[in-house]
Amino acid sequence: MSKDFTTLLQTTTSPLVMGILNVTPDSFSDGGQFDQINSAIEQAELMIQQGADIIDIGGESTRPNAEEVSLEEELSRVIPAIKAIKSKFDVWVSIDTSKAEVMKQAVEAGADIINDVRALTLPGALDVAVQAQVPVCLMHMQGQPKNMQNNPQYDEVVTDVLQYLLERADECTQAGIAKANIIIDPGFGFGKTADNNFKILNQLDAFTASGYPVLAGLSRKTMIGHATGQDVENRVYGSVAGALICAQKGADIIRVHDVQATVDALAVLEHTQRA
Ligand code: 7PJ
Repeated sequence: MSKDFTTLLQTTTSPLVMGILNVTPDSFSDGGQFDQINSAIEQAELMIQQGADIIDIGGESTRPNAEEVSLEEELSRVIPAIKAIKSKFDVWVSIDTSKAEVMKQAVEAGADIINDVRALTLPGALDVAVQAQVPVCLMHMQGQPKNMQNNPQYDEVVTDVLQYLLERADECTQAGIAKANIIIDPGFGFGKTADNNFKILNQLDAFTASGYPVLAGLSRKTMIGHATGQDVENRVYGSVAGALICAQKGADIIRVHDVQATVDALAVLEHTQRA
């Protein structure tokens, strides 16, 4: 990689764009489409051409009600994809997983970032992340994918979520992860009502004010459908609007399916802010 991650974050005024590459047969929005290695490579290449800075590779679906996948299954999905993409392209790769063994093998295979929707809470994950010395994204989730949307409860959602993330970040730094390697993410849609999600979006600057880089992912999610009335394949415009709001509130990384649409919108914002 030409630049280290902190440098990369500091040198761009516009947020980095993280393109989603699901290698799950059951992902809710592009299910099964990219489960083969060649289509994974093609999809990565397209996203890179469109301006993605990071490719986020995930082999476990974490959509609401998703079944868990076995370690062997997850490894067999993601490791070949990471190796192929890192050998073909000069791009940052993140591994979207909660399993310690997947993190370990993914980093050995060339992954640059660990992206964990469970914020390194599963057994062994924190240790692996300490050893790996790569940036880690700590995401907030209430409950587990199987049941998280049943009845989310918060005293005050922004405060609760931010406090959780800051506590996790403290635990990570105490365990030996460099502060500069920690990214926080409020986890849109993970155990949150539409109202919870839009409160977080409206107050995303509370997260960016923490001093940690902030990753935000709302691409094609239910909250976008809630606002627009569109089903999942027609949420691009709504998702781009959400990405722009995140950018204006200081998000550092935006995780999206629709890279070109997001990159174009962010370019317009950047030109406006520079004028
Ligand atoms: C997120 C994620 C997110 C981070 C997923 C989906 C569900 N990782 N992995 N943040 N969402 N860091 O894309 O709809 O919001 S999977």
